[in-house]
Amino acid sequence: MKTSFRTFLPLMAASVIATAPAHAATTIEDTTTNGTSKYRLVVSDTAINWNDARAQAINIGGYLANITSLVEQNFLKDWLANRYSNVWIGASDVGEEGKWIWMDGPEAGLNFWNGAANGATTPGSFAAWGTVRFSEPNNSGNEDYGSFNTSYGGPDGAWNDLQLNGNNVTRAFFVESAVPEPGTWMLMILGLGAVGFAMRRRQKVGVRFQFA
Ligand SMILES: [Ca+2]
Ligand SMILES: [Ca+2]
Ligand SMILES: [Ca+2]
Repeated sequence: MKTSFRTFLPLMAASVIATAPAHAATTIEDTTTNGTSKYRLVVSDTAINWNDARAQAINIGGYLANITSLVEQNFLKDWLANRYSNVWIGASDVGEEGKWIWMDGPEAGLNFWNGAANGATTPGSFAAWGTVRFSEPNNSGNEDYGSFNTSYGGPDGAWNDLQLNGNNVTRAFFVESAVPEPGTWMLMILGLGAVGFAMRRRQKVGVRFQFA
């Protein structure tokens, strides 16, 4: 058993290397939590397009961040502290021009903005498009993907719509995922306790049958 595993391990490692797709390497540069959300700042060593960033976010158990309140916007702005001038977020109007939607996560499918820069949020929704240098979203050259902290639109943390390739300079993306609430942990612990209790009961029943 031990010998065969030792023989197998290098083979496994070799096959992982052999089948690894030859695209940019990404690193989780920073992690934080705020309320019920965990955020990871993931950075690619070369430019990464929105679709690939989205796939990687899902692959690590999250989604490109959906920024749905001023509190969340300011939190991410302060945390990022201008480390990157463009960071992909989960917004897109690729389905219908000017109809901006959060694409994945708990808000998947939520239409939060309609129109170009002179458009408006849908009732109860939040948006933080850039207004200083350019008015965003401006769909300049057909831009359908949301980015954060743009150096184009300003102010800090403001959003800009970019083309799929992010002008071939966008390297960073925010990955959001859920933090289990304390109540959820308690239920999980109680659940494990119940499994343990059931197992002990089964053992007892087994012993009883043995001596019956
Ligand atoms: Ca969010
Ligand atoms: Ca667009
Ligand atoms: Ca734009």
